Amino acid sequence: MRPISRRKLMTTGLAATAGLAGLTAATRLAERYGLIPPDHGGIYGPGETLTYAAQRLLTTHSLAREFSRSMISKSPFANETSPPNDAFKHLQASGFSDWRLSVDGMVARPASLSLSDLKSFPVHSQITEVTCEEGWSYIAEWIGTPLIEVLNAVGLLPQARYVAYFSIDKDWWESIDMADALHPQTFLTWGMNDGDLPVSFGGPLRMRVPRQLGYKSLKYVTRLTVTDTMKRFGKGLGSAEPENGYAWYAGI
Ligand SMILES: Nc1nc2c(c(=O)[nH]1)N[C@H]1C(S)=C(S)[C@@H](COP(=O)(O)O)O[C@H]1N2
Ligand SMILES: [Mo]
Repeated sequence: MRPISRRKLMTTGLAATAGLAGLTAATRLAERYGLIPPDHGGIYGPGETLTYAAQRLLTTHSLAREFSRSMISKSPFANETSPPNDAFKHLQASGFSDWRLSVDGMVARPASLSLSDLKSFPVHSQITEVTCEEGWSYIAEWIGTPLIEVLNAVGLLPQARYVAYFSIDKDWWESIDMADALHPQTFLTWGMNDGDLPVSFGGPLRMRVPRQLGYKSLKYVTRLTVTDTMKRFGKGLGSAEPENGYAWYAGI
């Protein structure tokens, strides 16, 4: 079947079953197509599944809005202004020359990349908005390495389904599916508004996932791992956020 007709069939089916027979039936349909998010359990589970499945069918290749240079926010709001911990401060003292991003899991060639290794990939930039679930947002230029470049370099294994990523501040971790991991606007970001990425904005290295809410744009990233399941991470809900009642999939 051609992708478009399959997609149409599936979205129509999802919407119809949600309306007629309730969310449980829609969940069953989503399951058949492998569109179940990690936080599918609990009271909000069927709703999360419906949102994620419908969005993925309709928007896998869509782009987050990009803005003109004149729209860059004059005073962007940094959610966290102090460096996270002693390990961080130690690395900061030597200008982040020892900062490493380790890449492991379901990849052919695990790697440990310095910032200059990352900067040796093709450099891309985007002017996009960070939107916090608390209601504020700002627009900035983000300069970095598309995650897909790094994933291609390490060689994804066919079972790869999610990329989980971790902050030096261990309480913060996230994951995205392959549609976002391979998306051209998903960046490992090391520059902002023509300079280095400031520490207050997640420097020296932050993930940018502009198609989702700000909390997916994890700051101070030191590790990413490719996996076929999120069950083994934390409480198995895909990231730290659903453990506090927020959605794993936070598409905007
Ligand atoms: N490590 C880490 N990453 C983080 C956060 C954080 O507190 N620590 N806050 C998240 C949230 S909730 C949002 S909205 C954005 C805020 O980005 P900003 O600091 O550039 O404004 O970063 C996200 N990434
Ligand atoms: Mo946020």
